[in-house]
Amino acid sequence: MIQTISTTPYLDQKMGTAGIRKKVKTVMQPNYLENFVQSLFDSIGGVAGQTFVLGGDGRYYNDIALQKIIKMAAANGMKKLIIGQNGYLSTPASSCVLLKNHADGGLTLSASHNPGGVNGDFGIKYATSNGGQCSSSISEKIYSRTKEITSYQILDIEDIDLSYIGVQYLEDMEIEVIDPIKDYLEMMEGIFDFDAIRKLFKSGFSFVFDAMNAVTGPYGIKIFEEVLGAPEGSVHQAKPLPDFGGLHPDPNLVYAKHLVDLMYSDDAPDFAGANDGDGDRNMILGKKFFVSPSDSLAILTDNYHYIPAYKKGIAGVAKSAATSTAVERVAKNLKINYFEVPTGWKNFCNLMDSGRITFCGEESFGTSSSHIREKDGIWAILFWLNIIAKTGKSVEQITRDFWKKYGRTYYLRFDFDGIDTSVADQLMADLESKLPSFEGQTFDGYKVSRAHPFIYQDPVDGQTTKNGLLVYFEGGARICFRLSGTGTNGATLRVYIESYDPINFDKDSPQELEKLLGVAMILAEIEKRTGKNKPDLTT
Ligand code: VG1
Ligand code: CO
Repeated sequence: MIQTISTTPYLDQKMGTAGIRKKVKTVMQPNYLENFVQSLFDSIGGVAGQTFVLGGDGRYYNDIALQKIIKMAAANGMKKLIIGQNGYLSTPASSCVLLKNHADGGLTLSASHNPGGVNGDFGIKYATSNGGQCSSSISEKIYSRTKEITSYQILDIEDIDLSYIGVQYLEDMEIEVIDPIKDYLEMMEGIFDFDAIRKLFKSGFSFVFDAMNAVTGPYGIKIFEEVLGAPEGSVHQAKPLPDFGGLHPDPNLVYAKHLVDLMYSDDAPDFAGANDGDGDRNMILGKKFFVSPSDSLAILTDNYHYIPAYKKGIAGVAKSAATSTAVERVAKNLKINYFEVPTGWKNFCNLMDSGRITFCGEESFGTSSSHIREKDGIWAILFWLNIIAKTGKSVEQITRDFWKKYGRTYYLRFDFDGIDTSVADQLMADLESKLPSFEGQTFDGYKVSRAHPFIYQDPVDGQTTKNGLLVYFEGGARICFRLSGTGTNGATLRVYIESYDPINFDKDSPQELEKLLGVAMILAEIEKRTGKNKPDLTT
């Protein structure tokens, strides 16, 4: 039944910040997916005798891709595939299952927060045996292989039924269809004080979890409603849909505006959390109150001692360079390790594997700990609930207490979308070459103290990565420029801006950062080069 099919390479199968991400219609081209998967298998020395975890966020084309991958895995001699029932596994659950089973690898079919449906995006995240997404050196090898592939192997058989939990065999390959929630739930129960959160819900604490019609709906119902006792109906948009119901499944102030509106209305519950398409991002809201993700990382770190699994102490914390410096002040105060890494979760993994850090986070609504090697949306919400249950304070009180202790970092990310790739590359190259000349100059009242590219050397494998350009100002303000590595429409220029105020916590972030945005536009000549006089998206 094993067929060897001849193929010709596609030259664009390069992974970005988090796996390969393409328009669904690109992936639907003949042999496109097969080429990528075979190249992946080939470049890691084949998968004969190996065990992989397979699942996805349920988006359009996942069903077809799952079947192709199963048949290719069996044809390539894989020993075992562990698959989430009906093909569902959130990204954090996939990492959890991979680690629990000591699997050799994992494939998560997701384009994460990118829109779904036939006109949306599709993607594959590839994790290695440490439970985290592969390093850039591995993705480079895969990319090289995609450019020279001539054939792939696949079984010519009927589709496999993934709707029943249990074991079946395909040739010599074992397929174990698992409950996608069970292992993950057990892991969460081992980290947090579920009894305390149960009591919180019993006391009438009102709560909404918005799964944005994506993969975490069933996780939310099981964990928040069934196990923790939140009232039925607390989980909104709980059914995973192939097009996410037309939503852009990215939990932020713009794409989850419906939730923000609810939280700023007079009927607002005490707490709301939301996740993205594949469940690794989170947004936290209190009554008429939004917690910036950079602050959230810092607040969780400062309150680690309320969580049973971290009570004994945490080794350290890391953030991406683009994330605000709020958590740096916490790390200093707690006297724990502190690292700043390039954007993308894979860059935290060596730090976790080597025991240097316990927590990590990114401004893009991602936070997690060393329990797995991915960011974890539900984990972050449980963390907040656990703090609230232990302190009796509201989301706003917890955040205000934090500002009182450390000062407030005002922070926003401004995106300029759909720029011609060559224009964007040139903008970054020219900006980089001008950085040294900015030092000592004052722009609209902001004096540049230093300006340089962000260059990271991984302390474990010694690899050096350049990612983004940083401009620091006297008084603690900072601008970071970088190009997105997850988009599928030209280039996106991301401008990350922060300012620090030790005393005044009640300014409006867009107003506070308006002047600095103007400075950023001047430094990078954004209008002249892109024709845009304002950002397309502010989050
Ligand atoms: C974006 C975010 C980054 C995140 C990545 C994957 O990358 O900025 O922080 O790790 O998405 O998240 P970029 O290169 O577009 O800025 V997910 O939830 O899409 O896996
Ligand atoms: Co995601």
